[in-house]
Amino acid sequence: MFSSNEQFKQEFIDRVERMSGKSFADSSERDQYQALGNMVREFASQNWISTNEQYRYSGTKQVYYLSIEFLLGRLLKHNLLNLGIEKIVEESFTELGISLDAIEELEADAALGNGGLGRLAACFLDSLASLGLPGHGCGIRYKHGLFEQKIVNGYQVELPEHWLRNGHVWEVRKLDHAVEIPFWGHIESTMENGRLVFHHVNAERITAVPYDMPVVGYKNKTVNTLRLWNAEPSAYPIHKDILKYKRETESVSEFLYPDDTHDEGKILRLKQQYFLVSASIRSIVRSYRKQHISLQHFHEHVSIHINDTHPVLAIPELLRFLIDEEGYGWDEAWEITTKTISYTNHTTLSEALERWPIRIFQPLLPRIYLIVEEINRRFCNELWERYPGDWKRIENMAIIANEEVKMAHLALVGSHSVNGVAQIHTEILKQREMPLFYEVFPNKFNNKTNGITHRRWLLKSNPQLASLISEAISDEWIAKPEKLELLMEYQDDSLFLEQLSKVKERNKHKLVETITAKTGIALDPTSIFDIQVKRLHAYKRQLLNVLHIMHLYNRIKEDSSFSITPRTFIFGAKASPGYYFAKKVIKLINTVAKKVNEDSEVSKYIRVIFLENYRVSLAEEIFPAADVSEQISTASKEASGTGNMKFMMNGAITLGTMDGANVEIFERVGNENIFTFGLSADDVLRLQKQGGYRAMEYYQHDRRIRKVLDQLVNGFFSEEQNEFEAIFDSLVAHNDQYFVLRDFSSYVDVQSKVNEAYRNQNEWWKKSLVNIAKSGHFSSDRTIQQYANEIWRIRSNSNVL
Ligand code: 26V
Repeated sequence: MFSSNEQFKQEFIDRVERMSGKSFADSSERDQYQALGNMVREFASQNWISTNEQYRYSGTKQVYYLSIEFLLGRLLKHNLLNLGIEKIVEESFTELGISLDAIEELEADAALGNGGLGRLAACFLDSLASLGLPGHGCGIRYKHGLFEQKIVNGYQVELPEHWLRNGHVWEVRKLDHAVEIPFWGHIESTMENGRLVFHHVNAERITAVPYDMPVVGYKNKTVNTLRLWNAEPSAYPIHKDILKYKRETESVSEFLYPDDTHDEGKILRLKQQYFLVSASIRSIVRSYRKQHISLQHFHEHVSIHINDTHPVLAIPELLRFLIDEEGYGWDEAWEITTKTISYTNHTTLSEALERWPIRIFQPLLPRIYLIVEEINRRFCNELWERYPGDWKRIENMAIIANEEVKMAHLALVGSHSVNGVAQIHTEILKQREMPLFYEVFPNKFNNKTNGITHRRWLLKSNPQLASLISEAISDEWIAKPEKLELLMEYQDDSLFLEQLSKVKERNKHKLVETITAKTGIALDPTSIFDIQVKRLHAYKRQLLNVLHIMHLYNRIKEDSSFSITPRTFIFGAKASPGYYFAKKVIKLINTVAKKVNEDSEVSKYIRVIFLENYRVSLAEEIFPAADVSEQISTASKEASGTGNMKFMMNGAITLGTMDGANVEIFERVGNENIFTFGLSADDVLRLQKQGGYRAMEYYQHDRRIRKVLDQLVNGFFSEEQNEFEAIFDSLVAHNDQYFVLRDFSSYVDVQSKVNEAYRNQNEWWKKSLVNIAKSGHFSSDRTIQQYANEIWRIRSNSNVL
């Protein structure tokens, strides 16, 4: 399309003028962003149309990835890169005196997710398209993405996020593909031609309008679709109070994870979940029907994947469709449904496993509830036959029990595949969390260790490292990330290691500029950049990190001969708005940061930064600048982690527990290229069974621990005396559920090993190189290829394109 810079510039200038109604000289950066975005989307549209036609005519099996979260971030540069036009655009912009970086900044992050689970969905979409696989995303077009975080006086303050304020250039509204979703009302049944037929009467309908976004594969002409549903009032409302109806309807796609501490919020969340699956299944069937008349072989042509349990109502919804709308009998409908649906579990934390009270579920989704009851009845009967008289077991496994619907049980029973997201996580699911289900369905369980797209997390966000790699081993690694292993040959090449260190230094300088511009705090780019960025949660143990920093502060103060390699501790984390403890930890980090940074004796050695509003676009600046990757969850609690992979791919060394995918990083890089510490998952699970460990003893007997814990409550900080009492209590009075004090000593030791290791620069950069070389395995291309071969059984059709 753009054969030369001249042609591109001409078209761009024309476009800016046509769209903005201004002369190019008068146009703003936003006008230019809008024009470029539109040009790129149109450019992608040609391949979008041909990809869709090709899928339709070849009849290739399609996979649909249903997810309540898609944490996409920005798309402009990503799309330019994947379309292979970033050079022409960059050069042309330079000639026109426009900074592409500045233009990119105008795009709001699409933050339709919280953390790992949502970012994984976004990485998967990129890998599906880049491998030429027919896979599409289905989600919700939230009006407000994840809140914007401000830090005011050390506290987190949440502001509503407005990513759609200036429109979103990548989406296309498809009103003609809108569908109606029924809620409330009641079910009547009649006999028709000897069959029981169900009618949903007096339902309140919500219109689901799809907004499609192109998902561009890396230089392969494949463009898949991400379909996000918007909730709008139906043209035929039955409501008397129209305004109320309009407000309630629109709220369905207004916020990600509405507060569910009360029933109103719970209803809204369940409404969102059914809205997503019902709209998606209707549209999947519609597109299937363009090639096939009967749904008898649906599962041979369609795979539906549910990302955690949020979209698990896809199971009863597909059954409902087959039975009520297509006239199938239960057994046949059940077979088609289970063969179509597969499920990923992303956490073993019991507080995160979804359960809905019947009093909420039944009135909101009366027909779906009847179907879930029937699934439960049949499943319990089967269990009864297999384990006659074993009531306890059946109660533990039932889908409906104690007045609640257990969504994970529904997912396990109604799908053909259940996977964990790292080896250790899958083993914990099989052996500890779901052993009863593993006994009944051993063949459903499988592992798919997570991955990240190396195109965004290395090629796009760390261009200098990407070039250095390509100069050494050619750019083959972009299509085949496992080729990064060729870098192992450079382990003893001191010139190469020197170049690697220079790239890191430049990336650190860049991050320092960003931080200093925002906070006014000067940082030393030659210090070790030790970074922990992730959602704030007790099990991720940001607290352990900050207690260690307090300990270092004490050491520096107590002992004038104590010296360490200068270190900059960087945190980024959002806490869930209602999560009191997590917010206290944010306040503590900021309080410690102030104390440390303002003390000239201490800040010679250590500095502490809390980066406000951690998000995908900021993450892209952070990972390339990291030396140490903090992955310090309580062993057994972090299902996989994916930040650990992003750090590794950018040459940071992991400092972590043997948890989640850290274990597989350890297996690949070897003991000398990772710093591990702390209890193992087996230790933690064993101790937990025994009621934990005695945290009080660690407080009493380890004077380092006693000193830092006392500082939380003795007025050491200028904050109010009881500011950190809850943290102190969580550790001592409530016996530290997360083994922070138990792992403290081991953490201090491993941190001092990091200190030593950094002194030998040659050895450090060798470790860094080995980490990059071994990171290819953690590309989501590998993960997706495994899902494609082993769960979805789909193939690439790229040869036809
Ligand atoms: C959700 C909640 C919600 C209620 C409060 C407690 C709580 C704790 C954890 C969660 C996690 C929800 C699922 C999730 O995001 N899991 C993450 O999925 C990533 C992708 O597979 C994985 O790398 C992370 O280890 C896992 O935590």
